[in-house]
Amino acid sequence: TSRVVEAAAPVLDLVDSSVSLLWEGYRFGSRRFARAGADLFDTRLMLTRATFTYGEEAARHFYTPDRLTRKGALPLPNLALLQDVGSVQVLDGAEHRHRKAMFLSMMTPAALDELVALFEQEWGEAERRWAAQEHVVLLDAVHEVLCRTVCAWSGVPLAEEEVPERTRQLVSMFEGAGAFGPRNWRGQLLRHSAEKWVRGLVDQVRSGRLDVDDQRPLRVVATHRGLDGNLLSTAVAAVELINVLRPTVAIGRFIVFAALALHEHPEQRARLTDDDALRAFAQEVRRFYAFFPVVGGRVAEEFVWRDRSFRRGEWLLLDLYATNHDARIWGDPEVFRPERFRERSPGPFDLVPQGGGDHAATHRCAGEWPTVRLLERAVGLLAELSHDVPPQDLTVDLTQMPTSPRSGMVVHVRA
Ligand code: HEM
Ligand code: MYR
Repeated sequence: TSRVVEAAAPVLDLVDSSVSLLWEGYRFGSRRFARAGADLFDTRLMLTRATFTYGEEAARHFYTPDRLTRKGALPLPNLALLQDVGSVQVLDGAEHRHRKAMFLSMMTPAALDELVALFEQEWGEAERRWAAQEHVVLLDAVHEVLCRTVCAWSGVPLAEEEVPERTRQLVSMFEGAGAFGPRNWRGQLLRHSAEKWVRGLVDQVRSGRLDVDDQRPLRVVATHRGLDGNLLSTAVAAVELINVLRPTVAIGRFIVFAALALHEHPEQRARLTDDDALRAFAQEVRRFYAFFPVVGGRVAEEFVWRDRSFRRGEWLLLDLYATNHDARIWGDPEVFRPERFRERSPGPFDLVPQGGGDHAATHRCAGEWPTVRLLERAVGLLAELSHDVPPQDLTVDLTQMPTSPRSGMVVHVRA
C-alpha cells in the first residue's frame, strides 16, 4: 500500500522562505500554522512580504468579491503555465464578471451531461485497449481519455495520430506549474506549441473555414465580445480555450487519486450503490488528496481581520490544502471518509480544492461542476473496472507539486 512522504525538518526561514516552500511542498503552511498556533503567519517569498492564511474565516475574507486582485499574485513562471497573461484570472471588477460569465455559459446542465456522455464513450473504447495491454499506467491513460473527451466537447478537431502530442502539451503545463527550472521550461516550450495550434483553430472558426456548433467552447471563445463590444484578440481567445482544455485533462489526477482510494479502502466499493454515494466519494477525493496548494491575491480593498488591517497591495496566500485538512472544519481530517459528505453538504468556504465563494463574482474555479461530474462518473467506472493493482511504489510525495502516486498507478485490466 502507499505511504505519504513529507519533507524532513523545516528549513529555517531566515530571510526568505521560498526555498522552504519548494522543499516542504503541501505541508509548508500547515506546519507553520501549527507552530504559530494561529490561522495566519507572515513570511517572505521571492523576497516579498507575504501572509499565509487558512481556514473557513480566512477563505471568507479571501473570497469576498473585489477584495483581492490576482494581478501580481503568482510568480510569473507559474502563472504563465496556468491561467496566463490576458486571461480571466487576471481581470478585475466588471471585466472579470463579464469574462467569467463566458466560461459559466459553457457549463449548462445539458452541456455537462454531454461531457459526461463523451467521457463514458471514450473510457469504454480505452477500456478495450487497456485489456489488450500487459499493464496500464492509469495517470497517462486517463490523461489521454480526458484529452479526447474535452476536445470533442469543445469542438476541437483531433486526429488519432495527434492524441499523444496534444495530451503531452496540456499535461506539461500543469505538471510544470509547481516547479522552477527544467520542468517549468519544458512546460513553457510545449505551451508555446499548444498556443500556436489553438490560435489557428480560432482563426479558422472566425474565417468560416471550421464549422463548430454554437454552444461549444471553441465557438464561444472565438465569438465572445468584451464589454467594449470587440472580439477577443486571437492570442487571448486561445489562452481562454486552453483554460478549458488544460484543466479538464488535469482532472486525471483526481481520478487516479480516486483509484488509489478504492485500492486502499476496498470496503468502500460496496457502498457505491447510488449517485449520492458516488458524489460523496468524489468530494472526499477532492478534499483529502493534494492538488492546487495555495491561491494568491493582492489586497485591492482594505479590510480588518484578527485586529489587523490588510492594506492595499499586501500579498495574501490562502492555503487550500491546509483548509481542506483543517481540524476545526473536518473531524479526523487525515482519515479518508466519504460518509462525511453524506452527513453534510460542502459550504462555500470549507471545501476549497478549487477555491471558494461565489463562482460568478470571485475567482473560484469555473470548472468545478465539470470536475465533480466527471470525477463521480469515473468513480463509478473504476468501481466496475475488473483490474488488479500489482506491487509498485504508490507513495504520494507531498514535497512534489503537483503530486500523484509515484508509479502513476499501474493497473492490469482484465478483459
Ligand atoms: C481557476 C483549480 C479544473 C477552469 C481555478 C483556481 C483553482 C483551480 C485553485 C483559482 C482560484 C482562485 O484564483 O481563487 C482547479 C483544479 C481543477 C480545475 C484543481 C481540477 C483538475 C478546471 C476545469 C476548468 C477550469 C475543468 C474548465 C473547464 C478554470 C478557470 C479559472 C480557474 C477559467 C479562472 C477563474 C477566474 O479567475 O475567475 N481552478 N481547476 N478549472 N479554473 Fe480551475
Ligand atoms: C489547471 O490546470 O489549471 C488545474 C490544475 C493545476 C494544478 C497545479 C498545481 C501546482 C501549481 C503550483 C503553483 C503555485 C505556486 C505557488
